[in-house]
Amino acid sequence: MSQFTFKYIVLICTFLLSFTSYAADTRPNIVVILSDDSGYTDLGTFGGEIETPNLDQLANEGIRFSNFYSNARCSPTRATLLTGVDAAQVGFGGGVVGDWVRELPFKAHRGRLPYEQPLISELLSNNGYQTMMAGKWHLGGSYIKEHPKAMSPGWISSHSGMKLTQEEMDLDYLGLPPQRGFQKSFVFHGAQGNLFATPEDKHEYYEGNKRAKLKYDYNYNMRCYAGNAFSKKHYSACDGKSGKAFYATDGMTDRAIDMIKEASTEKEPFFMYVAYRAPHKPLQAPEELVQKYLKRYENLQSVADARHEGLVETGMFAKDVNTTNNNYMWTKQDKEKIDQYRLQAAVHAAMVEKVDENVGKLIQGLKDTGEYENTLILYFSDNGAASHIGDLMNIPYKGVKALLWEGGARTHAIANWPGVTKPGTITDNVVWVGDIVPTILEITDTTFPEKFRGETPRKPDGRSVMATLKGEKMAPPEVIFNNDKGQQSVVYQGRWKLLIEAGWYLQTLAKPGIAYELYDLDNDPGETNNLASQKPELVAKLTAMCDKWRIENEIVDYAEIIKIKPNDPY
Ligand SMILES: [Ca+2]
Repeated sequence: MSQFTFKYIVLICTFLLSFTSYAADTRPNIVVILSDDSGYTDLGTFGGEIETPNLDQLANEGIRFSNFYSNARCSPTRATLLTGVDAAQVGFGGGVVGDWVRELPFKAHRGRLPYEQPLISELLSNNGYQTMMAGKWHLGGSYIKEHPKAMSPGWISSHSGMKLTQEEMDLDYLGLPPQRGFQKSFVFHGAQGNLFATPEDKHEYYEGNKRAKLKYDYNYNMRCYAGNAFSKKHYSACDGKSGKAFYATDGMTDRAIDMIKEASTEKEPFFMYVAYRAPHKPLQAPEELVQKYLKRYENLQSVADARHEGLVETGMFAKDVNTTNNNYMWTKQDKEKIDQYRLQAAVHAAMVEKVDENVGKLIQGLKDTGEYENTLILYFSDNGAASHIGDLMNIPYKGVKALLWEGGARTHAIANWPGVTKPGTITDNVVWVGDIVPTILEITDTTFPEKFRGETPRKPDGRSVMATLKGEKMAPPEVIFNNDKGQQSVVYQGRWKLLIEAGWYLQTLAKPGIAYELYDLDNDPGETNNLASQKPELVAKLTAMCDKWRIENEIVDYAEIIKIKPNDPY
């Protein structure tokens, strides 16, 4: 090779190398949208009557999941969503005590994510992604070092009996989104609070580590339902007011769209987590929408029947399957109670319609910035509808949020990724919320680290479901475990499900002993035929597996937990 040729080749190689290093990062954006306590059949595209045209369209252009599992409660689902591991491994074994008052001395129920277990936001941030969050955190942390009143008498009194050391308080601070990989965040830290805020109201939103300046852009006629003394005291101040206000669902979306606009000007792709606070209690929505649904909810049984039939029509629930009759809330109560239930249902529906409207705005924001075509959008609810409304909204599934029958844990879910998800498809592959982290790692070419902050983190318990997104068939996970308050445990193996309940647990049996319910979910998704007495060997095998899991995960009996905080309202 002549010297000239060699120089020429070196020049070309240098040019190609420089071209590669300056080439745009073509990895997709990831947008995860969570609703809070929405029922399985709340969406039109899952057979419901609530107007959700934007989510319906997202589903029509993407894929719907009929067998998607959350962890049945807000914090446990969020903990697994962001880490990919069992919630008890990261301090959110079901039934943590209290709102944001945390730091309990139980590893599985501490109520704060361990600093040495990486979050997807941290892994992506370390691998060239822009990372952003708007919405509800509810994963521990409340101590804002930067806040002038971080140690105010109010803060201390709200942590009475906790006796936190300085180290625990520092870890509490390190549990907040800006310290956990979210480069930009507009966040409500707690579990619940008013969704409406007028300019005169105190609010609890943070932009990074600083108190946020809310925008009061819209006029509302505010309907704030209060069904008991607690919510009357805390959540009824806005009821009946009209005027400019911040409404969480609108305000979070507007901030999220701003962040998307900012991110779209940079060359790195982005990860955005939008966690709506609706339709979680308190039940608050614009009055016009509430009235619209109140008219539709004259006959609750016909709404329930239409949801069941609507889901059957989608093909996601077989026609002749037996279901549990969940209708006692409106058939065995007096007229006043039924009217109260109708009103709650109407506010819930109004809140869901507002979520849908805002998902539409988010999608438009992605389209306006040219990002939509290269974005994977995942939408799902963090758990089923709660006890005040779940009998209607989770139909045809049994049970409500927090309890581990299908209505509590199984949720509607949609994925849309132009060019990858096939429009209008439905998958019955079993997908667990813990599968999302491994899937994102695969999509973004991100390696799970052997060491993180000097420690060996727990590897994700979930698995990548990329094949499911592409419309391929996948076998169910080998096993899924869950637990609530140390009282109700569940183990799924294939499509077998064993539910183990302590009898004293007031929400379930209120009688001594331990009860076992074994269901074949392929043939009995309505959980009407308990096969436990017919298959004692399978019950024994699954019970042993579950016991082992409970011990390994250090699940504590709720009776032990409430000794520390006996007046806990949760
Ligand atoms: Ca929830």
